[in-house]
Amino acid sequence: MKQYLDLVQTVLDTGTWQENRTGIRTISIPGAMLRFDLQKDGFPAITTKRLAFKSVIGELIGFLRATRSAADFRALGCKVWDQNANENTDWLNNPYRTGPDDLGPVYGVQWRQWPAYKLLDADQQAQIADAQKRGFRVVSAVSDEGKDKVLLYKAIDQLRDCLDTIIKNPGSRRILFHGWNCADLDAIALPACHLLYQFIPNATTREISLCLYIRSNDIGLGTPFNLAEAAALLHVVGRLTGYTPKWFTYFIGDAHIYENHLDMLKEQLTREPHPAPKLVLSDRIPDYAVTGKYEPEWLEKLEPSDFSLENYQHHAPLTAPMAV
Ligand code: THF
Repeated sequence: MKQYLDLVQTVLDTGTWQENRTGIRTISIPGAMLRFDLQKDGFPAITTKRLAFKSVIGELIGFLRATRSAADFRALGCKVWDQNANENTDWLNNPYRTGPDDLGPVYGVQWRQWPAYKLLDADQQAQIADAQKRGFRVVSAVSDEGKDKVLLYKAIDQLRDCLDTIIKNPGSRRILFHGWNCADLDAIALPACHLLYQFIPNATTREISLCLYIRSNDIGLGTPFNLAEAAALLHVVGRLTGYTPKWFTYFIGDAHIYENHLDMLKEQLTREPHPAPKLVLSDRIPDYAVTGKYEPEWLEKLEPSDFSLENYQHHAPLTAPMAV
């Protein structure tokens, strides 16, 4: 994956040193993009060190199951949430934290159960009926600034809605899900870094592409993880909707390298990337293109063993501490 090394080099050449919440300085650039043709370039797994693929897939499955506990991530083979759950002092003192391993409504909760509320005028029957038709239920009658209102609630499954739209209306340019829930930022271990996923199907070629926006990306540890995870998600979405993955475009806002990752990354710059591996999804996962049967409930049924990398060649493992 040459593009990763180019990004590392660009940050080293043009970045500036910044202070941040973790106390470990970063060298950073404002804005970067990586783009992969998944058919020509293969699966975007880092090859200049070993990718913790099992951990990546465990995290993805945890997100698909709306997990909010580091213990659940561990049970899926992913330990990378432990520190955010149990070592970040701001979070440890947060009244919303329910106990050890709790992360609050992180990614998966927003992807699959975005908490949505509507406060409607009690006399607006048509609006209330429309909301109920869309799955909102009345939670209570309230009085707000002297007016009678009705409070309605729904947990929105944004990802499921994306799949439904890919099936029903693939020309839509609104097939996206968002992790940045402003109303929950105070009640969460870590506000979403990878936050906007947009699927772009092409009904003619039956190919599907993904644009991902990441507000802040730790190039040493986060980027290899987030690249592989989003590409794996695109493969799953393609399988369940009958599209072949094509372009994967990865936009970064603050692209940074932590000071204590410099040795790891400089070592990687001396290594020649290997050819990319191939992601293999198990035959258990139904291929809509073959069955013609839409089975989105597979988003919840996936297991770590449904994902494997074929021909994954990589250089010697390297790692570095995560800034908390
Ligand atoms: N915090 C910071 N500072 N960087 C991040 O990239 C990051 N995330 C998630 C939330 N907080 C973050 C957590 N994701 C590793 C990988 C992904 C992480 C956090 C840590 C990590 O340490 N990887 C090691 C070992 C992995 C393993 O063996 O399981 C590695 O060498 O890859 C970005 O989403």
